[in-house]
Amino acid sequence: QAPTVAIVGATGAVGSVMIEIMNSRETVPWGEVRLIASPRSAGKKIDVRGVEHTVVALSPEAFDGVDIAMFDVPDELSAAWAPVAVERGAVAVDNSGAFRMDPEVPLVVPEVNAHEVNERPKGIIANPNCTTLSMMAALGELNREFGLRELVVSSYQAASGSGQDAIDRLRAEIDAVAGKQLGDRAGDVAEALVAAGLSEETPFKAPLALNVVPWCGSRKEDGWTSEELKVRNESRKILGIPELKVSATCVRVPVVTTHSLAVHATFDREVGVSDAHRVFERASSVVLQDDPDGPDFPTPAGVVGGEPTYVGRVRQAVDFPNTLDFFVCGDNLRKGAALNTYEIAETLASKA
Ligand code: 11C
Repeated sequence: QAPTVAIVGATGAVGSVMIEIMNSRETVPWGEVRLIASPRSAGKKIDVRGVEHTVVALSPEAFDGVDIAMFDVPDELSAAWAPVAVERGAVAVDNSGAFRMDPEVPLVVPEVNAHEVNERPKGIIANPNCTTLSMMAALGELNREFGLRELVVSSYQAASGSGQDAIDRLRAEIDAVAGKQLGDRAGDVAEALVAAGLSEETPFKAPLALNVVPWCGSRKEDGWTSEELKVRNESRKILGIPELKVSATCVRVPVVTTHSLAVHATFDREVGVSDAHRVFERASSVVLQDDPDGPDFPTPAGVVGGEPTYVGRVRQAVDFPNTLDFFVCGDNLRKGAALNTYEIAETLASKA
């Protein structure tokens, strides 16, 4: 019998993209699709593959008969409700940070470690953070071929990684500075935001319009942010290299959707640009845009809405023969969140 799948958080930003993904698939392996959300959204009607579905309220009974429950809700809701879904007989695929580093919960990117979906003593599978995910398909391929040893990463993260409020704030800031001659005097952007009536409370810690902000996530020990530590810890776990050396600097940029990363990756042996191109070209979920003469390279505005990981600016580091530098872009709401979660669920369905 075809499995029943549930989307928990079906009316949220990531849940809505998940429904879009389901609608765009030629075929789906599901029998029933159940949409679950907060009691406030219950009763809402949403079309899935041409059939009207009514959103049901989150409750233990909502999971009865569900085989796979995909969670796109905040950490605390996942922590409370994923175990309930499991108790009711479902496998929970969770996009929050609640279980990612639990040794009994696999952290899966299907291109890299699909086999781990069956090693789930808690009945839960975690989906990585969107920043880590944006480079994983590319790094997984390179690691398989050349053996990854060290990773130094700078991120250029879009506002939508931080949720709908952050998108709204960036749009309001852009409106506040549009058409003004700003940006050549310290403080003038901040003043323009205040003059436009925007609150000094911002999800970005500093003005984001006409700016870049070296801060994503929350404060952690020794000056690191939560995002930077997630990139380190999650990369090690997904790639299965517990001793991988990783250092990340995470930066927010005035882009609505699609994270970018400048990656400096060191391997066990010398790797040239043509070696890397060959690996990327045969990777089905990686699109290589790397023609310096074009010039052709990925940018968030050029690839947003796409499913693959886009890679360009591949260079062999001049002073480090075992090291490649390259630039990656990935839609943080698609492969970075909804798509990877959905692909984990598809992988489960294909192995059932
Ligand atoms: C951001 N990557 O861009 C983050 C948000 O651990 O799932 C994702 C938080 C998480 O702000």
